[in-house]
Amino acid sequence: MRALRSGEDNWPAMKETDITRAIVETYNERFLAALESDVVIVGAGPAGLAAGYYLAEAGLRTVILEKRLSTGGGTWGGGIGQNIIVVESADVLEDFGVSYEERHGLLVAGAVELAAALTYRAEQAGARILNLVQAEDLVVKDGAVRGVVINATPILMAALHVDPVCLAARKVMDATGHPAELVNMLRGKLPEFRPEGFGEGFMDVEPAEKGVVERTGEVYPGLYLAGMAVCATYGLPRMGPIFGGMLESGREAARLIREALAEG
Ligand code: 48F
Repeated sequence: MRALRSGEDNWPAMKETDITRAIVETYNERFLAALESDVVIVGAGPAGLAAGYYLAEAGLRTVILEKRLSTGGGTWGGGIGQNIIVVESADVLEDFGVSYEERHGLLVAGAVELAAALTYRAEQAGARILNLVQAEDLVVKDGAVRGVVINATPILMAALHVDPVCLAARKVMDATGHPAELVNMLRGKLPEFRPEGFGEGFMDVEPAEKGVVERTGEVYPGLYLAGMAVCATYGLPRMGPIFGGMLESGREAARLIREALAEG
């Protein structure tokens, strides 16, 4: 491919509409490829991005939806806006090539570096991230979640009366963080779906970090939980600005989905 350099006299004749065509064609090719995938992850926070990376690495067709413009969820601001995150183990940080140092028996890393690395590695592994896309409902058939109903965030923000479209997936993941949005969609429509202990508890870091990984998994046929959505669903405590549990939970959710899909 020829690089274009300013000052050369061999610039091609560029048409403004070629730029439009390049964007619209590429996006829609990618969007069509995302229509039927192995896994749709809703939420590109640390848990969703980590899960997306490990799933895509394993060769699964993985789509990550993010309603905001930027990925990374609650990573960027570290704690109280000081952009440092804390984790317990180097394991997952090393998978993402994030540098860290030890402090007070814990590991610290740059929040911006982590958010960027998670995003970059997930996409490089083959996960397709669609930002500005919001899950507003689920497709549930024969007692299992089969896909998500999506709309463009600006349409929802403007409260316009515009119908959504659907993405189908063999497995769907609620990685929406504190609001556990997909779980709430199910609760709203299925009176029989009542996970025990609903609602996030007070801050208590040790049981929260342990519990979020232990309770990661399938909450309803076809619907998996990762990250803070786990705590919000099962009444576990919150943990504050420590991110080891989020990353481990994402990795665990990916492991469980890989296992389930391998079983057929
Ligand atoms: O909130 P978020 O970072 O969740 P997480 O991955 O990590 C939690 C930590 O950031 C922190 C914590 C632990 O240390 O307490 O809060 O569990 O990322 C969730 C992402 O999901 C997006 C949301 O914008 C955010 O980026 N999201 C939420 N609802 C939807 C959504 C939706 N309906 N559709 C698409 N994206």
